[in-house]
Amino acid sequence: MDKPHMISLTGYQEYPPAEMSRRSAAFRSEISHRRTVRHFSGRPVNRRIIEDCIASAGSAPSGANMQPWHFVVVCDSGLKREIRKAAEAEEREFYEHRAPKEWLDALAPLGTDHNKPFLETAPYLICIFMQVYGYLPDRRKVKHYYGSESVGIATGILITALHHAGLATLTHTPSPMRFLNRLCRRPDNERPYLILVVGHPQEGAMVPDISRKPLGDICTFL
Ligand code: IYR
Repeated sequence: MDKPHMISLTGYQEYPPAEMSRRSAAFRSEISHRRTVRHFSGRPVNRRIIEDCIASAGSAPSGANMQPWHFVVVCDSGLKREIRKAAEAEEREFYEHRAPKEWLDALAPLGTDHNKPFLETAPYLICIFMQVYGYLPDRRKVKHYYGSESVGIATGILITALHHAGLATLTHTPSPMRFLNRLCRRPDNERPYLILVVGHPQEGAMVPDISRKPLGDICTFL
């Protein structure tokens, strides 16, 4: 086995304790204002911002550093319309037949239904794919580890980066969504993970009146 090639840790930034406290509190406040939005404006957003945020997502840790993700940024309105059509067909099945009553009851406070106009109005749909396995340069298959954990972390960073840049997001998961492979022209080793709808909120956008669990309910120090 070759010895791993190590380099020194550069770029790590240490802060004095008071500065750490200030930064963590400021970030807590900033991220606490993130809300999932379902009403998007068609206002354009500079592509560079999306590129920066996806590059940030691509810095996520991943199993054996396989980076098992691919982000398809859909801006074309014809393609957005096709994605909407396919997603709404699945969602109609879900709401009218597939979803058990318990699930529909859990969704009731969100006010969702099979209509997904945001898939056409928002300037970007970022279709996130998880590579179940990869390919070496010689086309041999290479195993990927902890794919959903890795892509979940990258998606979290992407949502955070977009919020930080002043953009709203919606995580959308029509089920099943294999149609995305065809529409986004992605190979069979990639599985659609979710669609991230990205843009500015529509003026006067409303969001459900829901709350976050208090820290004491989500965290235990031992
Ligand atoms: N995919 C459907 C249903 C849905 C499911 C969950 I879990 C949500 O948190 C929200 C919606 C839809 O998008 O309407």
